[in-house]
Amino acid sequence: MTREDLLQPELEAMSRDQLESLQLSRLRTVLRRAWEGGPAYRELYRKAGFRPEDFRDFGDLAKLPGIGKEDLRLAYPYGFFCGDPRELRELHMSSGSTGTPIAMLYTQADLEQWAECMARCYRMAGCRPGDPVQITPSFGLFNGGFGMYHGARRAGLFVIPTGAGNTARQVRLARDFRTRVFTAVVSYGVRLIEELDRLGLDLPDLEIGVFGAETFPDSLKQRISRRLGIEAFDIYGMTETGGVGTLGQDCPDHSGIHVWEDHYLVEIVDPAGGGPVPDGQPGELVVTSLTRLALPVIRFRTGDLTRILARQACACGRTHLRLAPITGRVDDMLIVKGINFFPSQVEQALLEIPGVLPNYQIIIEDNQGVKNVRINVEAGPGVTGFMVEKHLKERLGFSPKGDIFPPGGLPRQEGKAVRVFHQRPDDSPAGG
Ligand code: DLL
Repeated sequence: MTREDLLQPELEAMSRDQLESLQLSRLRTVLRRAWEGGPAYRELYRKAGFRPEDFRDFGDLAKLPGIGKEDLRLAYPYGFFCGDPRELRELHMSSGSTGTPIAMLYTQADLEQWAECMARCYRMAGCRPGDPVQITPSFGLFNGGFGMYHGARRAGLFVIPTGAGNTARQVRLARDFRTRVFTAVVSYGVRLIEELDRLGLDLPDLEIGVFGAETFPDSLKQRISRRLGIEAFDIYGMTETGGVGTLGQDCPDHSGIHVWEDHYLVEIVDPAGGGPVPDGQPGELVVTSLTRLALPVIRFRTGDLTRILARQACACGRTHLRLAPITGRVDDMLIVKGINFFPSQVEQALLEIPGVLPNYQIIIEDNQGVKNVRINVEAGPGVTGFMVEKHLKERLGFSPKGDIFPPGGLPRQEGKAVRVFHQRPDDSPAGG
């Protein structure tokens, strides 16, 4: 690994001291901007009795009131916007589960910041100018398609903007235009493999896969890499931080997700109390954007669960800290018969069973307050319900019943996969 492998070595490999002093000065700037230009921030800080000049160094961070998804929803559409509306150039949105969306606004500089983060991710995955990149997340209010597009343009790649769906055509284009880089929502990687198996085809020119938007357990990463003959990367970002790639990705060392720390300050807190959690311990990720203008987030409670793996320089030469792959969301946790578990733990356990495919449903049945869980999964011949139940009992401590479906037997969604269904026992089977 040499400095030439980094898009911006002067920023990506800067010393920790330099990085921290850059963060501190950017933090002061963003606080002033929020106070002077953003009505919702000013109101929040007034109520908390906080003024930007009260902020001296990282030790004062805990005094800064944070915001959550609910604050952003309540302030829809422009509450946290800081600046002049005539400077706006793009809008993205996350739909969420409740009706009101969260809007993310971009100035020209914000679009450039996004493209820079995303282009660093492409370069980190080994992409070179002129590489054909197939962008399969959808183009629209979802940030996935456009973010990967803006970054690919910045990195000088040859863009094939297929967007979501029509997998047979995706395969055809990948073969005809010799796609080297495939970008997708994690579960779409699985869908691509099914289609290749159905057609009895390979993608001989494919070398790099950039996957994200959903948890990406190592076992699935290995399965996808092996079948497609690629190196797979885990890319991270969210609407509120400015979209895909803004928070970073793993490097060829695959030792955690490098966070672009010159653009974002991250903390890990205890999801219940909100207090700081030491490095290495799991908790909720809190993010402050240091360089975004239209809608900076300051101490945003992401709801994502992870931990800080390392702050020292990586074998790849980058100095930006590394996070463990996201294991799930605070609000994803399920409690059945007193046992707490996350869908990602079910996924991880299922994939340890030979012949089981990465398509499953977790059905929570609620019978007048008594909860029961069923797990349906697709599997090849030879996998029995008993085998699945026994393995889940070993790994999760309880044995959910469920059905085994043949490959392709469970419904698919465009975009992020829906895994958890809540139903009463007399409802029809979840998802059809
Ligand atoms: O999912 C951005 C994205 C698009 C990332 C394409 C990667 C690829 P949202 O729709 O706002 O944005 O959803 C953000 O998705 O808070 C996480 O819970 C989850 N998420 C995103 N990336 C990962 C990942 C996009 N690499 C929410 N691993 C986040 C696990 C992820 N979860």
